[in-house]
Order: sequence, then structure tokens, then C-alpha cells
Amino acid sequence: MDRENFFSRKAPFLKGTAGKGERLEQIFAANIDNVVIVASANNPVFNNRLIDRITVAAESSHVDVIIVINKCDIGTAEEIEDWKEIYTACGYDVFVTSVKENIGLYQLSEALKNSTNLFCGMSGVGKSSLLNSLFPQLEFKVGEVSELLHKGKHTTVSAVLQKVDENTIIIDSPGIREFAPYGITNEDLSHYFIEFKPYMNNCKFNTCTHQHEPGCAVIEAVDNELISVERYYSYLNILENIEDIPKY
Ligand SMILES: Nc1nc2c(ncn2[C@@H]2O[C@H](COP(=O)(O)OP(=O)(O)O)[C@@H](O)[C@H]2O)c(=O)[nH]1
Ligand SMILES: [Mg+2]
Ligand SMILES: [Zn+2]
Repeated sequence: MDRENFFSRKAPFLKGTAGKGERLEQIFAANIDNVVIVASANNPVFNNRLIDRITVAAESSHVDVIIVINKCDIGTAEEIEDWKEIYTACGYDVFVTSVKENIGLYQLSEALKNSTNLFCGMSGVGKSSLLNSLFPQLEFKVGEVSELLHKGKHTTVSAVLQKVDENTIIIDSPGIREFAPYGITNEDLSHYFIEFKPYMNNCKFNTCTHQHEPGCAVIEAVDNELISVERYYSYLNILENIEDIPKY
């Protein structure tokens, strides 16, 4: 079918080729409505840098983002609440769930209805468990966290698409270890941090990369706690690792 959109990342380096050659684009899925980013409140530890890398790729692909903080039964309530607030303030829908204690599952399933949903996140955060509880007709394989993290191989090797009703599609993807958005330049990156938008136009220089430039309205907004400092650090972290894309 024609691709209306697609979600991709930079292909990870193959064994022994780190630093050599260009990293190609690896496409996860096409024609999707939502990227559902699943993180766990604990075990594995909550990883906001990874979430932010995935939101950047989703924004650049014009795909909606849903954030799930799973395993709330083993997380710290205040921390979960803080993260929920940060992402809600950005404009994202955030669901706090526990498969174990049946929390937030119904609300999440409602948000997935009549859409094509790509689930992604680290191994062990509970993607397959969530999907199996949300849609009892699914039977994704569930792994132990220690096994998933130390085996060197993931239980899911490629993305698996399942239709759960006439208009609802679920795609479970292999656990992500590293995620670098593809094809994003230094100048573009801040456009994909959607909560920076109201401030960006007020920067003194229109080429501002919001790092150290004088008169930067983004930095001012961070100082005034209008933009989350954690999101800003993620921005800097991604910016630091963008390889120069040759200009043709
Ligand atoms: N405490 C707790 N453990 C969970 C929860 N959801 C999943 N798990 C456990 O986390 C481990 C990894 O789950 P799995 O669904 O395979 O994660 P995936 O790699 O993201 O698909 C399994 O041992 C699950 O039983 C939850 O809400 N709370
Ligand atoms: Mg899985
Ligand atoms: Zn700026």
C-alpha cells in the first residue's frame, strides 16, 4: 500500500562496524496512527531519555504519541506523578498502568480503539504483558526481565502486526536498546520538541540551537520552569549525538 507515513530510526551498527560508514534508515512500521511508547516505573528503571528520542522520531513522522508508564505497582507514586505531569504538559496523553494490579488498562484500551498502534520501548517494560491483558485474544510471549536484559537476544525479533477488531491494529515491536532518530538536522531538532514551539520564535537569532546563544527564549523558558529541564537535557543529549548529514 502507499505509505502515508512511516516510523523509523537509524539502523544500529552491525557488530564490528561501529563508526564505519553511514547508518541507514530502518523502518519499523508504516501507515500508523499512534506510537505507543511504553516505559516502566521500575525494573527496568524509568528511561526518559529513550522516551524523548522516540517522541522526536514520532513528531518528525507526523504520528501521534501515547505514553504508557507501566509497572506502577513497583514504582514511586510521586515520581510517576511528576513524569505524568511533564509529558501531559507537553501535550501528550499519558497512561499509568499496572498489568499486575489491573490499573489503567481499560482507559488505555479505549485510547487504542479504531487506530493502528505501534508499541515500542525497552525490553522488559511489559509491552507484551500489556497487550495480552488489553486484548485477551492476543498471545504475545512474556519474558522475565533478567532474561530479557541479559540474553543478548530479544523474545520478539521483528515487529508483529495483529488485528484485534475490524478497525484496531496492534504492532508489537522488538525491545529497543538504543534509539537514534533518523534524518534530523541540528536546525530541525527543536521543532520536534513540541513544547518548545511557543518560545522558539522569540529567540534573538533565528538560527538559534538553544544551547548557549544569547537571547535564547527556550533557555529562558527552562529557567522559568515553563519547559521541563529534563526534556531540555534530552534535547541537548540528542543534539550532541546528531552526526553531520552531508549537504548535497
Ligand atoms: N510488577 C509488574 N511486573 C510486570 C508488569 N507488567 C509486566 N510485568 C513483568 O515484566 C516482565 C517483562 O514483561 P514483558 O511483557 O515480556 O515485557 P516486554 O519485553 O516489554 O514485552 C515479565 O516478567 C512480566 O510479568 C506490571 O505491571 N507490574
Ligand atoms: Mg515483548
Ligand atoms: Zn534559542
